Amino acid sequence: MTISTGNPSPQAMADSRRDAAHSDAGATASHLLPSNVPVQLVDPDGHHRHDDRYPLPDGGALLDAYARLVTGRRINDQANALVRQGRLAVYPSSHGQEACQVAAAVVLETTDWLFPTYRDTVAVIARGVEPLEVLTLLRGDWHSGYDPCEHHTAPQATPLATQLLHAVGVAHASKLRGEETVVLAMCGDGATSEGDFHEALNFAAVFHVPVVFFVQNNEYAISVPLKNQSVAPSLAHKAIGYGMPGERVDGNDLAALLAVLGAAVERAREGAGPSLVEAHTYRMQAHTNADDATRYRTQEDVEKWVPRDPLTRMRTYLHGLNLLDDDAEARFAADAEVIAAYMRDGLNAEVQPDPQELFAHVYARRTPQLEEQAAQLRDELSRQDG
Ligand SMILES: Cc1ncc(C[n+]2csc(CCOP(=O)(O)OP(=O)(O)O)c2C)c(N)n1
Ligand SMILES: [Mg+2]
Repeated sequence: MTISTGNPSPQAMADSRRDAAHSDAGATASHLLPSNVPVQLVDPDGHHRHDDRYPLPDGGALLDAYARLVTGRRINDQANALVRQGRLAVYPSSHGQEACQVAAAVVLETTDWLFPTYRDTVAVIARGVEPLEVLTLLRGDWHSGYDPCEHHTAPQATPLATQLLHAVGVAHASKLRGEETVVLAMCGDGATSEGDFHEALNFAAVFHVPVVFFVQNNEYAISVPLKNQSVAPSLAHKAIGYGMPGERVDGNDLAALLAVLGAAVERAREGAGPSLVEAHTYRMQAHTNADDATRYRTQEDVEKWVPRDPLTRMRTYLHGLNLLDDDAEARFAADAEVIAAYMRDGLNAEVQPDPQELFAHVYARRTPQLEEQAAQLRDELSRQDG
């Protein structure tokens, strides 16, 4: 299956979907199946692999995205340190998954929408949301520290797969309004077992909405390995069951991710409907700091993925083409350090949140119950002060 852009018109697609559903479905639907092996454009040794279906992104785009990878890795390291210092309550790291994070953000226009999960902090920051506003949630101060409408970026969802339904709703609304907005909805391998995943994909396919479902298959849902999650040939194979195309991509290959996700977004923008992209990657660290991964996997398992690291692979590739040199490396590292220092300073500063803010943004107009609770809290606090 190729998520290419030279597709038939939406009407022809709809007719073919109907035909496939009602007649010789097996024969007409095979184009919806993913590749036998995940798409790869740069191998773990940093060498280009040609793929007829997906052209390599140009050097400038790769260099820019590589700089974001360096920043993403630094953000993950710094957030882990802030957890150890007690400044963040928890941090689900995307260490090793930074190529997925960066690609998900940069393939979108600012007017598009991103629906991230708790693990997608780096994607949200790569999209341009202010880092401290993103991390406020994990400090526990606010429900969400950024304005989703300003950045066209939904709050990071913790209840698995719920954001996929919201994403489909936004995509459906944008289609009804005649806008060109594309929605990219992220989830993990474990989330594909949720009922919400099924409902979201089915609705998206039937109503032919401009959404890309992006599954980061990092092989674990906390302690549950993929083999206990699904016995489908791949998670991308699930797409054909809904009548949409699925594709598999090497989730540690930045170039392949940019090409495959870029094509899926373009396809949705052209009115060709939803698709599913599964990125094969690996969760290099524990689920969060609250998890002890040594109880369910070995260090050898993890070390197998070290040579596939997305940063070293892209660094080798760009050095080989003379697009990257030591000066540029030093500059990218320094830029990433500025963000890390900013995170440290901002999150080490003591804050005194006003408890009444809890009620401020729940509804545009407060319900009588909320008014009552706010008054009760005000009363309790004034008695403490007195
Ligand atoms: C509806 C729901 N059920 C259970 C949980 C508890 N939970 C939190 S993360 C997680 C694992 C999710 O794994 P996956 O979708 O693969 O994402 P990953 O953490 O690997 O990025 C579970 C079961 C939850 N947050 N929401
Ligand atoms: Mg997972």
